[in-house]
Amino acid sequence: FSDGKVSVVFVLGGPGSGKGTQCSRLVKDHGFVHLSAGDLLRAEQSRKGSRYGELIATHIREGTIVPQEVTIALLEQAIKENFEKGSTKFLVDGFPRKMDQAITFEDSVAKSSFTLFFECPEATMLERLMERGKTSGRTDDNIESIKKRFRTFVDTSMPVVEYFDKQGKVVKVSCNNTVDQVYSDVEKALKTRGI
Ligand code: UP5
Ligand code: MG
Repeated sequence: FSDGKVSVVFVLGGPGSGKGTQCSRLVKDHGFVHLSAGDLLRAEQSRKGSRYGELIATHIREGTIVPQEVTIALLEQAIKENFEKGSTKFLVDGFPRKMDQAITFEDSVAKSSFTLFFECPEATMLERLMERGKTSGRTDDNIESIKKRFRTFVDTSMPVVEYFDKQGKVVKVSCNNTVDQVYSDVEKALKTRGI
């Protein structure tokens, strides 16, 4: 996809910052295809016959990053399938969250147009994730895993945001507001990028 046939927007932000929630709304109003790296990994984990089930399960529970080969292959496949059906605009949610992924994806799959980044205090994210954990069934929505996810986000994923920020390719939105208000801020921010 190196010749600009697809446009890719990365959506980053801490665990529970609202990436998935906001992406769903953008799909409805702006015709994006939403690809959540976490959702793709969870689907692969529960796919019968997957070679990576256990590896993915461990990384998700421990809040660490699954090796890039696995995640990039899943994303590339999903982009390809949707492209063949005529889609060209993609929100890639929760990826790249490590420098090696950012570089490999942009070199071998597609360059990102920009990154939509949700700024969010940890206290807010913690409250949301603990609440969601009552019903989500996610193996990482518990206090031990959440703490590890926060740590990985700060140590491993923030450098990716800084890397794109230095290139002038990060659009920041505060997540600490109602879903509707955040969405209105997202739309305003995207307008500055011609969307
Ligand atoms: N909520 C949302 N917005 C709200 C608002 N404005 N006000 C009040 N409540 C709000 O939202 C979280 C919860 O908050 C929901 O209950 C929602 O209703 C409420 P959501 O939209 O789900 O937030 P999101 O940022 O998507 O949170 P998520 O938990 O999905 O973020 P993570 O980044 O932690 O999870 P992800 O699925 O991306 O990754 C999980 C794991 O997969 C990682 O920890 C890692 O182990 C692995 N992974 C990789 O290894 N590599 C990758 O590339 C990607 C993932
Ligand atoms: Mg999500």
